[in-house]
Amino acid sequence: MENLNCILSNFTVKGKITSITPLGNGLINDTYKVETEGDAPDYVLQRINNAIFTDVDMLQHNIDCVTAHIRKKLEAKGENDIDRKVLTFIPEKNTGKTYFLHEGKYWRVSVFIPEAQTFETVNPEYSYYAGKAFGNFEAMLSDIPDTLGETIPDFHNMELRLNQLLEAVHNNKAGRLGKGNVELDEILSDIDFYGEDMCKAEKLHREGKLPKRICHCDTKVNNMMFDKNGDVLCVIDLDTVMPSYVFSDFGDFLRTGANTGEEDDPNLDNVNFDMEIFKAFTKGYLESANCFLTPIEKNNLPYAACLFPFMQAVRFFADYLNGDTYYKIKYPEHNLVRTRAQMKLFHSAMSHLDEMQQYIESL
Ligand code: GN1
Ligand code: MG
Repeated sequence: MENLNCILSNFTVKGKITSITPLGNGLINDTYKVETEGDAPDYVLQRINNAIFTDVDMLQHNIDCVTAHIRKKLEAKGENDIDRKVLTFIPEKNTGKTYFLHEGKYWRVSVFIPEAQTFETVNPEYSYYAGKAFGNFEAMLSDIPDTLGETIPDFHNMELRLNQLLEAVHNNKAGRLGKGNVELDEILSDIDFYGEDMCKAEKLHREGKLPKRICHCDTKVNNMMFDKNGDVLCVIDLDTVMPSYVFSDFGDFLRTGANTGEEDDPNLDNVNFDMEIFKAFTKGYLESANCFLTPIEKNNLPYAACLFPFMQAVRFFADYLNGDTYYKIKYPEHNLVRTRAQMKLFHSAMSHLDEMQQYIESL
């Protein structure tokens, strides 16, 4: 607390700080809510995990460009309540940059959006609004004049993720493979079986048929803020906003939103791909994204819905084999439990491929 107060004193925050408490359940950064006295705004203080985001200067530059561009768009549209519809980052006193480097750790502060809520699950109505909002987010950023960097190069590149898994298998750092645990081998052969098909996006991109656009790249349900009455306010967690395929935002939302269970559900019977959520989200997404999507992008949205649970399973499993160095875990087998749940979700989504295709054609 002492230390966090000292970090905060380097930012031009208003008001007297009354409390600093942990916020949210991200797997990467450390996040705190900072409460202040009286009329001053509350804030969100975050330590950016620079083991994962190695170029924090580029990352915050991306975020500064994105938030400024969205703010301009909202102003042009004559929106009201803009401070609740786009994040505001606070400059650091000496450099004027929106981050502060202290003893090798990177910190940033943004204004806490009052009277907003996030959800871990959504119903069809909310996922329709979320679809509209993420499509709109991409549409707003489709003419951003700045060049944004890839804050994690090849973040959603399936070929790279498969190679990382192969490397993890080869190194077997945590010694988890080869102990007669057949389940791990079964997971690997399951992944191997679908691997090539799941790399379709990279192939299309190499053939010049699939563009990269500015995407959010972490469209988990809980990265969207809703008003008390259910209206979407804004999209948060902008660290991964970067050039990617539109599949990223579409697929990753459904990976969390259309999962009837938890991301790390130990009971696989709970985990299924919910077509009602798919339909509602897709309807909303296409309403705002149809104006810029190419037929190839549109036709491959069902593939995207399968790709993301698959990619997440590959990433969790690689981290499990590496000895849990990337994702925060709550118990030793957590990454394996997550892998199982994501593979179950992947298979469930695959079983709905035709239905998804038909639905999109029907719109
Ligand atoms: C990470 O920190 P969080 O929970 O917003 C991860 C995402 C994963 C997600 C899995 C930079 O996001 O890519 O989909 O966990 N972010 C990064 O829950 O790797
Ligand atoms: Mg998050």
